[in-house]
Amino acid sequence: MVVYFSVAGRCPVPPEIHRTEGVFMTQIDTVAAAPPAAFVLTEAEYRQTSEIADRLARVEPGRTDDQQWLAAVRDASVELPTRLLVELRRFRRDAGPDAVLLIRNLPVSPAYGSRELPRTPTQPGSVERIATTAAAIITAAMLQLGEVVAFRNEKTGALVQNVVPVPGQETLQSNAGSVLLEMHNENAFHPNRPDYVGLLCVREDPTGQARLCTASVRRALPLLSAQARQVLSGERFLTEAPPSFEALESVVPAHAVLQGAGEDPDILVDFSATHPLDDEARVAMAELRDALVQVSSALALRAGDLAIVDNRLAVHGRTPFTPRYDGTDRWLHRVYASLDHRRSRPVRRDGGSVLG
Ligand SMILES: O=C(O)CCC(=O)C(=O)O
Ligand SMILES: [Fe+2]
Repeated sequence: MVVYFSVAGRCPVPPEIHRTEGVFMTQIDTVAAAPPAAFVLTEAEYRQTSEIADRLARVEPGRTDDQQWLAAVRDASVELPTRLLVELRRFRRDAGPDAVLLIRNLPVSPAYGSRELPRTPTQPGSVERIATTAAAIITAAMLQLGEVVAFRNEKTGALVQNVVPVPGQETLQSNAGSVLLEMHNENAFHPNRPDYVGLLCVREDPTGQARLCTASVRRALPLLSAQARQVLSGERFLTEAPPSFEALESVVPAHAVLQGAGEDPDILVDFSATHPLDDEARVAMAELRDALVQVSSALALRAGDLAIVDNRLAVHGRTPFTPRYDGTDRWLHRVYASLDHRRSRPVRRDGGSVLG
């Protein structure tokens, strides 16, 4: 059963795009957003999923980056509720017009009910190494889409990462910031960028301001002029690594922003890291951004919501918000999945899950 999500909101709209020191800065306005479809677990499905997570929390060594634990999660992932497995399988076949799957009412509190959810972390580069309920759930769901991967130079290569605001990093164009996070394909610069990005809300934003923005190229394409489509299909753009990458990675060669089938292309862009190489490319990129903003949805994620973005068809970002840094801030887990694990084997040491 797919129902429509009612907590959709408004996404930031730039009336203008300013190019300052190689970075697109935006002014903020708002537009109405279309609601994406949501899949909601029943109470019986919630209990079934909790039991799986509780079991996984007891699997030695209880560490999310351990291959033994990962193998246990992979096996257990086939025991997720059948309706959810069907939804994930369909999404993998075709991510639909919004290219986002929103799953709601997942268990996220730590296993063994007595423990309280800890305070939202505030340290830079925060990750989740312990096999908690939430870590097990997001990993299991993502393992039904592909193999989970991480990047050695990003968040110390942890498979389950925390998306939390970090003091002093407010203006960074990374998930540690709290200013508007520009829409982007995840790790757009990387040849092995993930096919799916999973974002599981562990603690919702107490201010209600932070919203995950998503926009699919399928919805935006009809709004583009023929000229923009043609220019965006040319290798006229360069993309840098995002600030979440600690070590400097080389810039990929010039690439097209629209790739693949003309009538149903993939998108490859990061509006804070992609640079148009000529004036026509700059104009086309601005037109694309406007179109994406017009079709974007803004989701105020609640605890237990897992948004899975198809990173080939949709870009995502986040509205600005005001962190408190008192342990109650918005807290998401992030896990990447890749469809063709074999393709990245040359850069995965010992056949593990970490690239680079
Ligand atoms: O905070 C969010 O909603 C999204 C952040 C983001 O883009 C990411 O973690 O990849
Ligand atoms: Fe992202």
